[in-house]
Formats: sequence, C-alpha cells, structure tokens
Amino acid sequence: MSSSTGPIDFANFDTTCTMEACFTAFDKNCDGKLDLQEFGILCQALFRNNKGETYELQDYEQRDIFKIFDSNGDDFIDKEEFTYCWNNWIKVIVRPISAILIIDVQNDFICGTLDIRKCPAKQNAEEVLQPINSLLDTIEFDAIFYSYDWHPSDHVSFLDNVNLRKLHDTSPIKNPEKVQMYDTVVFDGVPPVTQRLWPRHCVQNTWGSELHKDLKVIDSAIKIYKGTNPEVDSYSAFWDNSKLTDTKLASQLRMRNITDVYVCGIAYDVCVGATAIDAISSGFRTILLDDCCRGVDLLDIEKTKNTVKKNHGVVVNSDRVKNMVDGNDRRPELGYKLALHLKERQG
Ligand code: VGL
Ligand code: ZN
Repeated sequence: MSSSTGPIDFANFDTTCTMEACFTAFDKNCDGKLDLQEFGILCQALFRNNKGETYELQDYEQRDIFKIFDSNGDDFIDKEEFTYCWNNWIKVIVRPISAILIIDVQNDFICGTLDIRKCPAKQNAEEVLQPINSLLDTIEFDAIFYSYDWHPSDHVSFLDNVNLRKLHDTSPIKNPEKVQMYDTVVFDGVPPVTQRLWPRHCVQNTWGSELHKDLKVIDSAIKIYKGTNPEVDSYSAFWDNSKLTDTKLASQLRMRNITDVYVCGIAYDVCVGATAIDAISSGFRTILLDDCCRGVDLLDIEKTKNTVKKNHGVVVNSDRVKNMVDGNDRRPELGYKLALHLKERQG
C-alpha cells in the first residue's frame, strides 16, 4: 500500500462528488474522455481506506475493469460509458447497501448435540456471540438475517436415521452397521445423494434449534429456515445441497437492493462457507467475518477462506466492518468482482 492523495476525495461523496465533477477531475488532458491511465488514477482514489492508504489494484484487473466499461471498445471511457460506470459501479463502491447474515447460531452447535467443541478443530462456538452482538450494537446494517438449521426428525443427515434409506452401490461405506459419525455415504436415489452424517441436531421446534439465548436478536430481522426437506441437506442459506430449492434469501436481498453481504456464524467450514460461496455466485460483494465464525476442521476452515479469496470475496475481522459499511474502506477485490458481475449481466 502507498499513500497519495487523489484529486477527488470519495470520502466526501455526498457533498462534493457529482458525476460531472468526478469526470472532469480525472480527465486530466480535458479531451472529454478517460483513457486507461486516467482511469487508473480514479481507481487509486477509489480503492482506499479511512487511514488514507491506497490498496493495490493489479494492472490486469485495472485493464479488465476499464474494458468492461469501455463498451464500444475504442480504448476510451466517454461520458455515456462513464454514466453507466458511475451509476452501477462507483456508487456501489462508495455507498454500498449492506446486509449481515448470521448463520446457525443455535444451541445444538454451541452446547447441544452437535457441540463443535467435540469436532476436530475443538473450537468453542460460544465465542462468536460477543463479536456478533457488538456488530449489531454498533453498526446500522440495511438488513439483518438469521438463518436456522431446521430439520425434520427423519432428516437424511442424522446418523441414527441411516437405516431409513438404502445406501447406493457407489457409497464408500455400504454396510449401514459400519457407518460412523462424520462419515460420508451415498444414498440410493435418482440421482444418488452424497451425505455427511452428523448427530441428530437442530430438530424443528426443539431447544437445540433455538438461537442461543445470549445472541442479540433484532426485531426487524428476517429469519431463513433451511434443511427442512427430509431428503436433502442444506448447508448454504441460499440453496439446498442439491440446488433443488432456494430459500428466497437471494430474492429478499435483491428486494432490498443489497450490494454487500457480511457472513458470520457457525460452522465456519460448513454452513458459513457454503453461504459465502453462494453469496458470491449470486452476485453479492461478499465479506467473511473471520473472528465471528467457529468451525469443525482447521484445514477445511483454511480452505473456506482461500475459496472465498480466490473468488474475489474478502476475509476480515469485525473491527474493519464499520468503515467498510460506511464506504470509507473500499476494497479492490470487491470492486473487481462487481465489474465482472456487471459484464456477465450485459452478456
Ligand atoms: C451445520 C453440520 C450439519 C452448520 C449444519 O450449521 O454448519 N453443520 N448441519
Ligand atoms: Zn444440519
């Protein structure tokens, strides 16, 4: 990171930055259009944080973004192209609309039947409560969602239900007597279903499926229930594992014009990870809150973070959220991903 001051301060967006003023400020040679170099200077002013540090945007990323907004391909961004860039890209980066998704902060994962302290990483899920509550206390999110793992009693993921269904020929374990906790099997069906087996947990309307009593619950928040189909598990709060049914979370977010999604909760490498990946593929700028998550397996937690980063999401601690929500800490990864998404939408 280097420190330099741009000609336009996006931190004072509402008072000093009109589209016209911005275009003029970056059109250094006053030819009525922006070339790649002028656009690069704009990017430097855009991708900065509250400490005045500029984030590095790779040259290829800058070129990719430039090409996306140079829709007629003449190597300049003219006024008309800039209008589109301003409304769909710059405005989102400087004035994001933010939602927080609080994933499965339920008794069973913290102190019940699937207490993750007993899982390989031996993490204590209770530790997510304080940082999540603190975020809810200090930050005005535009929308708040709580997801519930919400299983019927005969759910396919419960080890003690393994005898309710036939194992498929391709199952790594074919004898139901031999199947153990956390094993992965394949159940018969069209198509066959791959399933990891967990202790009975989060059964609908039981104490185990309630949110932890110390979790702050905002009245106006929206609740998302998943894993309700007995035959299909659902790690992500967007889609079940077979992508058969969506929970309406994506449409709820779009209805509210949400651009940025902050994901936290339990379990980091299972439901939180699956939700973050689906958030990215659904076109939301996605931020994973590292200190607000606890998980099952350390290696899988590492893989989750790497997958999110590889797909242009960001992984941060919760102390960075305030400035990001306020548009005062603007990450190039999220800007790059948004540009790619806009290109996809244009076809
Ligand atoms: C979860 C295992 C089984 C989770 C749900 O919420 O991460 N993990 N069902
Ligand atoms: Zn479950």
